Amino acid sequence: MAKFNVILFCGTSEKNTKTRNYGVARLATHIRECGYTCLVVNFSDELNWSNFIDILDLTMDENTYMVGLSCTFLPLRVVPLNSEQNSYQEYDSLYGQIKNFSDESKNTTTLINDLIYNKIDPWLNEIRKRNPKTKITCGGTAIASYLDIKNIDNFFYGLSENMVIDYLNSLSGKGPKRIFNKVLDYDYKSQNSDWDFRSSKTIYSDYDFVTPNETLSLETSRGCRFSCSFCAFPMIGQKNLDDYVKFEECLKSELIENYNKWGTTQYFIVDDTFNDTTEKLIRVKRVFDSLPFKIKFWCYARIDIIAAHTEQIQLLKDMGLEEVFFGVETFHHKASKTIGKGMKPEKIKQALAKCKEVWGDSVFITAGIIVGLPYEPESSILETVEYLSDPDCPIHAAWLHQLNIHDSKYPDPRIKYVYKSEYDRNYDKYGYYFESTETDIMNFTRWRKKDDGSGINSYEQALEISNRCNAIIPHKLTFDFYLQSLDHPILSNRQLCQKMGLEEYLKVQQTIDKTKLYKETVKNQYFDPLLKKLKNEG
Ligand code: B12
Ligand code: SF4
Repeated sequence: MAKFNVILFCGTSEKNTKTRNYGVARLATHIRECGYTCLVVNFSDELNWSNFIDILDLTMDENTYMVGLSCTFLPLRVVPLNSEQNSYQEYDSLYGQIKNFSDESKNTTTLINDLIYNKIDPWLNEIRKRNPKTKITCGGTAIASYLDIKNIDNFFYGLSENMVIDYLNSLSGKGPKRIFNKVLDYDYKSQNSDWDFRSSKTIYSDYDFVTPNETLSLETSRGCRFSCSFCAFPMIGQKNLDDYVKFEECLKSELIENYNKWGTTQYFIVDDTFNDTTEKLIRVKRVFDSLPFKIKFWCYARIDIIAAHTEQIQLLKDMGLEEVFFGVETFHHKASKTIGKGMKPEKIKQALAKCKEVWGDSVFITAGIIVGLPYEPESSILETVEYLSDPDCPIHAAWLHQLNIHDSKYPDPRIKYVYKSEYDRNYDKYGYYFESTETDIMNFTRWRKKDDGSGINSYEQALEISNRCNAIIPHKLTFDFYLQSLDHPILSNRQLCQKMGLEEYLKVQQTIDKTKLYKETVKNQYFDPLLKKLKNEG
């Protein structure tokens, strides 16, 4: 009988692509290692009512201690404090826009959609009906914007491996009975127990139905050596490589297991900064080289580190790098110095050119640029746009986004559960301030800047410039790991896409309804086999 102690629901991590939520897979692996059975229901943005009911009927029993929902990749909702009505808006973290939820998806009933629109009660009541003792929880990086949902027993803030086991041990009687706060946050870095990230691996179960064209995620380390002032990631500022890099034998065994079980050779390396040291790359390369197959991967990396350690260019290619996201942030020297990066822009551009020389077009480079940093005027941003628009620019795609600062002093208790950067905590030190602390929660992102000669003195200005520039920067991507996950004869064939020119690839893409393709892919490759398996076992 397929009954589970824990059931975790999550949506895709990238809209309309079959990309699994890594954090949930990580948590589920840990839960299983600690002696509980755990089912992950992926792609719950496509989970309809009837499949949901079937899954609950087939998997819940009196020993189902917890049903969890993950909100990491869900929209950031903007809900007025103490609001009784469902009047809220969406904060688009890419474009910084405040949008009303008014698109047609409002009427599509799927678990995740109804969670976003706070219409989740009927779903949660079905869980309570089957086992009134089962706790309903929500975790993931966006919980601050889901805390208004009343029918949820507990929320988890931050990395939850340890807190979730304390919670399950208390519920199941395997450990001491404890009283938990509504939001568990006491070990949000997951460091207070014997569990050690370095010896962990993330494993998918027979209920996951991973296909070989999917790109799974991988942490080779947890944290980053640097502490950029605008960065809100929880594990930055690591001092010693040995403290945060996964043990080589664990990494190897994770990769081998995924390959043997699913044929996986492609990964999103989700480390905060994969190339923070060459020593780390060498360690990971040693593992990759010892495998009986070749890894291809995507990662976040810093181009200024590459500029200072040019040996990384060949090293990364030899390791299997195919797509990279560089947080360039700015080509303005003074601005760059204020955020803790500070390399001269010419050196950065030289390093990018060197990457292109060694990588050609076999590695896709995406870059992120921030608008609104101290001292950088619009003219400098426009120079950057000109550079990015040059057909010979080594960067294939770039996104400009307004600087995001969250007013850590905003009088709303939910702000406590947003990861905070040095800028968020001490914005006044950097010349930023907030005017209003009342009525509209979105004011907590709307910074103002003291006149620093840049002429960009408000969030709104930075947003307007970013949007205007994003509309004109060309994108030259002809293959990507996300679309490759879909069940399509061309998109799923990476080699074929790689051989296509940009025009041909774009033409193919235009003929495809990606929403429909995603729906069909997850129905055929995931929900149908999952339900069949559960029914056979039930
Ligand atoms: C890797 C990554 C991605 C990858 C995802 C790969 C994958 N397959 O999962 C990609 C590149 C696809 C991606 C995309 C986006 N991302 Co992103 N991403 C990250 C990043 C860097 C790491 C996430 C990760 O895997 N961490 C490691 C795992 C172990 O941690 P975790 O995910 O937090 O999971 C733990 C806890 O949250 C908790 N947990 C999670 N779920 C649940 C559920 C329950 C019930 C419980 C109890 C606990 C729990 O336990 C987990 C294990 O410890 C984070 C930043 C960060 N450092 O957290 C941003 C981050 C999650 N991304 C973010 C954003 C904004 C996006 C985009 C919207 C970007 C964009 N503008 O396009 C898109 C989403 C697109 C979409 N939904 O359509 C934001 C989310 C903002 C927010 N507050 O929620 C973050 C926090 C970065 C930031 N500060 O801006 N992202
Ligand atoms: S911005 Fe990148 S390099 Fe800087 S602290 Fe954050 S993860 Fe590390």
